[in-house]
Amino acid sequence: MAHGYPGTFLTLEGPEGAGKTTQVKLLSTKLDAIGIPHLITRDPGGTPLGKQIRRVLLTPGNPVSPMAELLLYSADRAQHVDELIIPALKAGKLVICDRYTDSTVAYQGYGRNLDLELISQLNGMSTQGLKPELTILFDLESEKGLGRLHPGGHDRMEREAIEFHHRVRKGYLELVKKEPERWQVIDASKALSAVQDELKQIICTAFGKRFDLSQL
Ligand code: T5A
Repeated sequence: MAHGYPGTFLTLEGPEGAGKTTQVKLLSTKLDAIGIPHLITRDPGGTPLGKQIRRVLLTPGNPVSPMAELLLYSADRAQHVDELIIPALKAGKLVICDRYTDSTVAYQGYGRNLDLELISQLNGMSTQGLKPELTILFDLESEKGLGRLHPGGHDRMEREAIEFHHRVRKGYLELVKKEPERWQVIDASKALSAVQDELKQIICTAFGKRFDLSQL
């Protein structure tokens, strides 16, 4: 394991409404049923401090400058990695995190046009250098994803202009191109059950030697 802990670290990424939360809930039920020690968590808001930061970041109408936004997502992640993710990896768990550093690159880097090198440095600092072993992109056209949500979007980020969401998706696709060995891409426009089957297959192939996933 590249990170040096006995556990396994998987992250899920994608634009708004791609279905990550729905899929990860289904997966967690299954992992519980077959007794795989795991932690399902999310960025932002995985810890008590993170929940407060999440509220600040996502409340519609809150004035948050792009740099303040970047630093708040990074602060949330620093706490999350330290308080929850590293201890779970030390305990040998399968850690599945709904959004991580690639969200910061896609949203604050490509979406807000903040400096990618600065983001890379902040990502390294906030995570103590902890990188996922595998990242799954739930890829979906922005219009389709937003169309699955409440009309007009619920939160501050969902309410951004469509051009912002296009840049975010483009950012994700660029990230896949830059580091194809770390990424798997799922076509998230497929039916829920087809997406779940593909997700399970990817996880079994990647981690089936470390955990008994034969019943997944
Ligand atoms: N952010 C986050 C940053 O800008 N920088 C960062 O560094 C980080 C970490 C987080 C926001 O913060 C931004 C990104 C986000 O804007 P969030 O609420 O945690 O906010 O955001 P999301 O992860 O995007 O949550 P969403 O709910 O918007 O998207 P999901 O989880 O991908 O989608 P889900 O599962 O909730 O599904 C949405 C709807 O689609 C339906 C579901 O039933 C649901 O109604 N659905 C499907 N419909 C048809 N076919 C399918 N296959 C479907 N799958 C789900």
